[in-house]
Amino acid sequence: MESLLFPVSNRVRSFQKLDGLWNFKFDPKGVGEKEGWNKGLGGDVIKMPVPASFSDFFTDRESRDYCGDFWYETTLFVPEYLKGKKVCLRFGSVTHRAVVYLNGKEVGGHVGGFLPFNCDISDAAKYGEENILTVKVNNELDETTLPCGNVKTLKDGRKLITPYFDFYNYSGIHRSVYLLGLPETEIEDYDYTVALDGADAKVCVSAYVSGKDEGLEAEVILEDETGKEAGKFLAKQDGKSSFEGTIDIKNAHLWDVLKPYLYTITIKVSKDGEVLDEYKDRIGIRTVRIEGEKLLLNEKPVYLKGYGKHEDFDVIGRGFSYPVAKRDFECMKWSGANCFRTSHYPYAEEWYRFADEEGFLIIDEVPAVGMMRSLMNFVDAGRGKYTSFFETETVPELQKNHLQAVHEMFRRDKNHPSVIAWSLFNEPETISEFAHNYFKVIFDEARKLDVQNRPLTGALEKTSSPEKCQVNELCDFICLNRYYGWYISGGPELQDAKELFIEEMDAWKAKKLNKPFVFTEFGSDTLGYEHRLPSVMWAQEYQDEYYNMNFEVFDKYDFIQGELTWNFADFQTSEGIFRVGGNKKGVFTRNRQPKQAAYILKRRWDSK
Ligand code: BDP
Repeated sequence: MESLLFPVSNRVRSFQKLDGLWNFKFDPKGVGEKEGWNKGLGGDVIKMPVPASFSDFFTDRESRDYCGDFWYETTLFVPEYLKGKKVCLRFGSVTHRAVVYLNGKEVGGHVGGFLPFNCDISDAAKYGEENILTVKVNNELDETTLPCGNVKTLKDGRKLITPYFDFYNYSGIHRSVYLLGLPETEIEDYDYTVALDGADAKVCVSAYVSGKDEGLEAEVILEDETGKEAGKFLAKQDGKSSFEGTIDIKNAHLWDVLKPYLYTITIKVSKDGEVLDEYKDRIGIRTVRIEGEKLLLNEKPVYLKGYGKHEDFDVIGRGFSYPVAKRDFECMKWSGANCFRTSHYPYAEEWYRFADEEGFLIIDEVPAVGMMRSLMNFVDAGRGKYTSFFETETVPELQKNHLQAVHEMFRRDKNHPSVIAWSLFNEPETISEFAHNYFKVIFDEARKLDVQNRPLTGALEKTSSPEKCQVNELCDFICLNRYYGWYISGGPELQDAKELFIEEMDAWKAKKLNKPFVFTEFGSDTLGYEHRLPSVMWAQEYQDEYYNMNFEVFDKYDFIQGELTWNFADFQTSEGIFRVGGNKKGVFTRNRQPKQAAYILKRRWDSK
């Protein structure tokens, strides 16, 4: 099993970050391998920061919008002391596909731009010497990839990405790259479940170990925030590669919404008294489940308040940045939020670790977006356009990639207390039985993967109406993306929008699904500098009216248990007649300053 555990360093494990200024080259003709770039890029290279998207550094359009193969290169010194260890390169994400070479030799790769992967270089590495690392990346999309899109060839032969989704196709090495030194007998993964019993908790931990060693012993220790031991267990290997045990904690400190409490878990695997591997992490004791129309966190109903987000910022594109994440958490907390959805892909792991520390709730989303053949899905979705998406012969390939992404996302993120639910799609065409059959397979598989049994869902667009949607029965709670007052009956028709919205919600109510509903998108494009009295669409006053109308509707229905606006901040999209420098539905501007509506949300959420 490939280990997706976050890197740690201790007496048996080491890591070194390889971030910095790498070399970079576009390869529009795909000649890289033929010309030996896998051994080193040579010739004219561009200096390129890692991690970051490459696009917004350039001052020419061709480079910014480049679509095709491109290469990164760096040198890395592999120390002598790593000899005998399992030596790996770990990429947090490379968007969208990567082939990795060390000293010219292919050592691994990955398809899918939002999840980590490792390349074992134990044999390929030259120890005590500099090694040349090159990575061939490709950012093309088609109807088998997540997300879905297409590539168009322009008259001059250049390729252009045509995404079926509304965010810029940022690409590159977006997250940190590590050189890992791992023990041969390696803790590859672990998971845990929590059962509450009054003030006490039972934490049941399983650790999965690689290697051929026999007669191993595992020790699992939990420490509270003061460093005091809260409990532990010892387990012996009995022919299996996993160890299980339970720790009883009296008067457990619960991890709760905006009141996080984290225990440190240490897993040690040893043989004859010698520690072969050790892994430390921070976990939370909390439960999450659905009962009727409520989402229960630690057995208490929780109302979700917050945002759909993007990993998106000026200049760095989708590259992870702690300073940006910090500002985002501060803005979210200030506005009274407690939750965000990682629309429309799994974010950098640091986001989840940060959310664990802040007590934020996350709906974790797989990059299943664009499952409708449309270059303006934001307009076409909701207007009833039907593109027979799930009736195409490439669907089995897409489904295979979808399942892979679900497996990887669950494996990577399952131990975060902040992750309270999994979103398995955003706005696919759901009105055919083809869609139902497709998603049934995805949901059935996902249900087997999470020992914590977190609720499964997916975000449904307007055409997924109570009458037509064939997929909502698979969801444990229903997530709706709705734009009444924007794409439907906007501006002077806001009152009609309200009535249409109520009509739809009444129809959902009549279905008596007995499930919670969460709005995972609602919002209006708003220019951060535009004021109009009386209001017009795009002005700040209209965003206020839009939100107020939506809240009036939400408050009529008890089964609505959450509101995540679209979007936290303005973000970059492909250019087009509907987008002025990107999507402007942010409650904050792209440089994270509040629009007027932020104060409306704050007032509402602070008192909710
Ligand atoms: C929805 C999509 C989202 C878009 C949004 C919008 O889920 O990605 O950005 O609409 O139009 O269709 O703003």
